[in-house]
Amino acid sequence: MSMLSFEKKYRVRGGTLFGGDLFDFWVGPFYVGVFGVTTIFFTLLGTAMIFYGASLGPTFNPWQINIAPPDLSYGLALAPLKEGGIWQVVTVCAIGAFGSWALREVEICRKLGIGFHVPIAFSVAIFAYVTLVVIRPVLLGAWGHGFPYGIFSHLDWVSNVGYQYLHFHYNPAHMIAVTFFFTTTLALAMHGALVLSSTNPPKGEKVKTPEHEDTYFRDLIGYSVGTLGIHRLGLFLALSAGFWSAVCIVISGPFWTQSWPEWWTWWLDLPIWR
Ligand code: UQ2
Repeated sequence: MSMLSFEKKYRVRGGTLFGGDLFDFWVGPFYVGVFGVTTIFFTLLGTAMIFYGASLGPTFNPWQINIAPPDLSYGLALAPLKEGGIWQVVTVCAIGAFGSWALREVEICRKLGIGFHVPIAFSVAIFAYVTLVVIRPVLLGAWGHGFPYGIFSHLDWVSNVGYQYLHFHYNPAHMIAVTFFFTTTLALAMHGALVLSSTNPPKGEKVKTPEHEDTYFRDLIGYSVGTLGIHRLGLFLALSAGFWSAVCIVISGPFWTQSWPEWWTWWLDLPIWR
């Protein structure tokens, strides 16, 4: 039995965004909803298309399966299934499934009367994916600029696109994104360590309070961001990492076509050096 006794009281009707009472029920521990049904539909169809694409390829080795986007010559048109059309269907299914999942999260938030922080956070991840496979390809004029679906093949794509700009680490938005990723791990490590240090004492010792946590950091650096604040900070850092990742790739090509090291010549070109 996965349902705790108190959960039943929060299982209320309503709060749906679409379809009224349609599918407004639970299956075991899972809320269904219209968007649960559409999530399952897109997931099954997308997964089936990936298996179909794999069956056309040279291997079923999970590391080597590759579902490639259409050739650049197809531009922004629909391609035949075996010429990148599978990639296009999979992309529609992925966006349909991710979007449905986000809307199902919204409906659950509404039922519970809690904030929309989780679906908003997930939406930033969806935004980063959509930037890679829709926004940037559209700005560049061809679906062939999307990344291929495959474990190794997408790594090759990242490496190749990076080298296309000579040295991607000179991309200023990439620098900001990496800094946010690292700071996110720092903040989560600090928070996880601090909470465990005060709430998981050796046998026989008392669990400590949030005041102990505040005091630790005040003693150490003269400042505590607070128990609510650390979660606000963590959300901000993580969303910023995803946001700047999307920015760093969408400006590469559509808004900057030279090498990224070249971008920094604005510094040498400043009039103050003359
Ligand atoms: C904190 C606090 C927590 C925490 C952490 C801190 C009691 C349980 C980790 C300390 C965090 C600080 C000082 C901010 C660090 C800033 C960056 C950018 C990493 O004070 O309140 O709650 O978990």
